[in-house]
Amino acid sequence: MNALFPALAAPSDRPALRCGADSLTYGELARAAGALAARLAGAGRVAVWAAPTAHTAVAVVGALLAGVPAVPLNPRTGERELAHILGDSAPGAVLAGPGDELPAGLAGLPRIDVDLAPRGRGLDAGIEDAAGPEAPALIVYTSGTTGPPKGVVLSRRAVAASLDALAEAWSWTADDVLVHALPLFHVHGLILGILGPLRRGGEVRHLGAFSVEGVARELGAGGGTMLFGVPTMYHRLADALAHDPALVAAMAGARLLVSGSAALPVHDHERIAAATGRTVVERYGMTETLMNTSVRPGAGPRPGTVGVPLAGVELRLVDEDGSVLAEQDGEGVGEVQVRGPNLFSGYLGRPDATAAAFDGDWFRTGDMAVREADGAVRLVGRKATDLIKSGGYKIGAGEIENALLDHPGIREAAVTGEPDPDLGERIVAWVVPADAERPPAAAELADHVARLLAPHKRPRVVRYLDALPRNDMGKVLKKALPEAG
Ligand code: MCA
Ligand code: AMP
Repeated sequence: MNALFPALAAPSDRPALRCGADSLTYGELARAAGALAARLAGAGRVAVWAAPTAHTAVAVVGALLAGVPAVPLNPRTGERELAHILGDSAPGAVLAGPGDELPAGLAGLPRIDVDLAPRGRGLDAGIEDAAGPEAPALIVYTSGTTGPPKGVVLSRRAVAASLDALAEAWSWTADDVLVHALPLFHVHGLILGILGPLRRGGEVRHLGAFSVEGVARELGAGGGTMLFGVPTMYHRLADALAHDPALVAAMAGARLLVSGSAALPVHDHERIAAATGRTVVERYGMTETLMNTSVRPGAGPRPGTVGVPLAGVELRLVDEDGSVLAEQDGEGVGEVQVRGPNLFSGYLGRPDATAAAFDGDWFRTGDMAVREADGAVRLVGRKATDLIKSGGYKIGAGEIENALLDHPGIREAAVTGEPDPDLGERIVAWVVPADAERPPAAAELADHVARLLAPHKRPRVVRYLDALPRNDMGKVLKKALPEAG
């Protein structure tokens, strides 16, 4: 019996996943992932080139069956970010699709090509038992306010607990067909979006890349019952609903529309509800905690709140002096702290950072919230101003500042997030050029950051200054930047 994916223990002809031209039934997935698991048995840790393909899904399921922790890599990762992740997680091999072109930074690692239709031996029964619930399943990299991203170690227990709590909250079953287009190197797209349906024995259809047409085609009459997306995707869908009756019908025909990773603006909630009669359900999570809360479908629309804690999750608000807020009055603001079986096991190789993230056994999320009388959580901000959420990605200002300072044309740099109707926040770089007569062009700086880190970390706006505003200690006063510009 396979603990994480019961449907692989009794493989059937039911569809498991479809991505572009590739589709696999549970029988085919069991064979492909089982054959890969047999090759990986005993490997220490593997990197997965997480392109939005069926190969990525098979690679991760294969690693999980073998009990080998998987480190998903952004297929657009820049050279510095890739070098950091490889140095930090020390994988013994990289799993990729046969057609994937890997960057030079991966040349030193043995490459294992994922075969979607291997011949010969299938699922190797008993492999799963090699790994207990506390064994690491995945190591997912996440940005902090300063320094390079940290590896979040997620156990099999955390993955199973969070997916099962969502299943209960959303009545998510093997009959559901999930549609999404999320990247596969983060919790949202990979754990919820791929491992979620596979744990239920249902189907996932990945669009490869997000498009309004893809959603309209796959949802509703296309067979899809659920849609997962970040607010930027729902914003683009809301824009399109006004002139796309096929999209209206598709979204109206879905059982569940779920948004997460950042706040969905009330205006977008309202536009979608008005056009389709459907309410988008928001859930709140974090790489370190997996899912914490969700609005319950059918419980009435609650735009602006992220619902109540999921089964097994304990949640409290703690004010600045460290006292736990007793009242659920919709007014008292405190930091969200959580505990439960959904929590991560620690930051890889960073006991200091792990200890600092906890208050006893409560994890400090850094998110600030109030609680409504019925227990619903309303997020109101973040403790750290140097974390930017753009397109649903968490991005540390410090990482981008360091990359900008490495450009020979830049003397000083500060990075902030600015409200953006599409991305939630857009990354703004405030720079002092080394030569005021010949400042590097904005596009060149964007390319520089994309090449070193990742395209989604590139500044969307560059503002040139003669000097950064600083206090007497020399610290940059980010709040004063708009006036300085
Ligand atoms: C543009 N591109 C570039 C450059 N400029 N490439 C290199 N250098 C440049 N200077 C390319 C991009 O690679 C991409 O290529 C295309 O141009 C557009 O990229 P981009 O501008 O980034 O796209 P976008 O339009 O801003 O994307 C919007 C998006 C995306 C699709 C919504 O932001 C997205 O997928 N967000 C999901 C984030 C997410 O999953 N977060 C979960 C983490 P091409 O067109 O070929 O692709 S949070 C989480 O997991 C927690 C647990 C939670 O609660 O969920
Ligand atoms: P990440 O660290 O990339 O996993 O992002 C986690 C953060 O995303 C959380 O700490 C929240 O700030 C934010 N987040 C996730 N879901 C929501 C949501 N539904 N509404 C508002 N913010 C969210």
